[in-house]
Amino acid sequence: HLADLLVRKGYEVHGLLRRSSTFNKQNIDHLRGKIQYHYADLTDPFSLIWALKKSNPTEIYNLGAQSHVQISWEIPYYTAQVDAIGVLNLLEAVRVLGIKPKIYQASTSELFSGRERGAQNEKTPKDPISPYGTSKLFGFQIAKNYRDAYGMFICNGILFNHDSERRGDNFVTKKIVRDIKDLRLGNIYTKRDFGYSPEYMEIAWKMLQQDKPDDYVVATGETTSIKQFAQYVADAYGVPLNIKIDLEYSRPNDVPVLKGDARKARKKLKWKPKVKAKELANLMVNYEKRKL
Ligand code: G4F
Repeated sequence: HLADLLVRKGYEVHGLLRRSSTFNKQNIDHLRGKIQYHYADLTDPFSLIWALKKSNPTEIYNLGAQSHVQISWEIPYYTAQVDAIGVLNLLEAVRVLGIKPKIYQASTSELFSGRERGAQNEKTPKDPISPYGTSKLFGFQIAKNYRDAYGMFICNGILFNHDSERRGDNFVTKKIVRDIKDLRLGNIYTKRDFGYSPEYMEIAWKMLQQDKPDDYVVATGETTSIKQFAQYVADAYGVPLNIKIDLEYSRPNDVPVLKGDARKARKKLKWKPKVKAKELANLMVNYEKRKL
């Protein structure tokens, strides 16, 4: 979605490509010829230096991560190498080359414990409860350190869940939409603040168009349980909801409630979320139906 937006705006877009034995570019296949790729990896500082040297970017969006919270319990070391040290690698590569791009760091609502009273905003204490959240906290803080100490233009976007038709199959929204007739889920009572990825990428871009770098919460302000989201999906298909609980999909620890207070982004970036959970479920179901 970010690449779509940047291409639409006339940017020359460069992307990092991680080596894999099979291709996983299905979400950007339609942009073939419009993105220049560089093989690189956040855990390989030399590859970052080369990619930066070849592309000489004016803006960098670091969305690279091991982004699955449950899987971070199984590969915590790798998660930390990518989500924590990877950010440091990128910032140091920028410094080594002496370039001055504006940088967006994809931060997350998983920085919060989800046990706070009321909605979470930029001032809410950060107390992550998973290897993913803890690694992302390092990324958030090191970005802030470099901004404060070296005067680098870096924004942390504290984005709450954002999903879309292109969501990966093992995140809960897509899984529900795909498996509605034989649904096996873990904890269905956690609540998430679900927004729409294309809208959130527009905000990420806007952050870098400001005069001063800052950190922003991006959220809809509405919180929905996984069970309720599944109900929206069942309604959109017109089928009864039947969920089997399968402990394979529950986590050692799970953020219970996320509900974002995005007043700062709304005011400073002049933004208002359009798509919320129910509309998101409808969009995702319609897409799946069209595919069939
Ligand atoms: O879809 P999820 O895996 O997303 P989660 O863990 O909230 O993380 C997403 O949002 C974060 C922002 O808040 C991002 F930083 C992160 O990268 C990612 O994009 O799970 C949502 C909820 C969880 O409480 C989980 O325990 O759904 C619950 N759940 C219940 N059954 C399940 C399942 N999650 C998954 N993935 N699969 C299940 O079967």
